[in-house]
Amino acid sequence: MADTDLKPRGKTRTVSKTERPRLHKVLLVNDDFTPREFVVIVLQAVFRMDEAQAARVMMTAHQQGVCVVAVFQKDVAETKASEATDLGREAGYPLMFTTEPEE
Ligand code: NFA
Repeated sequence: MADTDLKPRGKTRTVSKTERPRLHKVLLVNDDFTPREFVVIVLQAVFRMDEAQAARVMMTAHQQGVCVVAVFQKDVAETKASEATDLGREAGYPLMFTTEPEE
């Protein structure tokens, strides 16, 4: 068959870089009701932090309103945020974790 296809050539050819999937932040949102110790336990259980790390993240959210907990691929971030939020809800607290894409 004749070579009649119209692929871009030379200077018009696309140069593809390898793209990594965009990371998503998990955010801990402060509230007035969830006990501090409970937040620390959830952070340790879901995000595999030690107690000191978890206490620092909890206190940052407590004082600033919100704190970045960790970054993951989108699906992992969403699953962990849901798991952590569910632990609060099951215990009767309004604890909330959200996600957003990194810049
Ligand atoms: N602000 C909550 C309290 O004083 C503690 C808390 C911290 C809740 C971070 C949610 C997130 N009991």
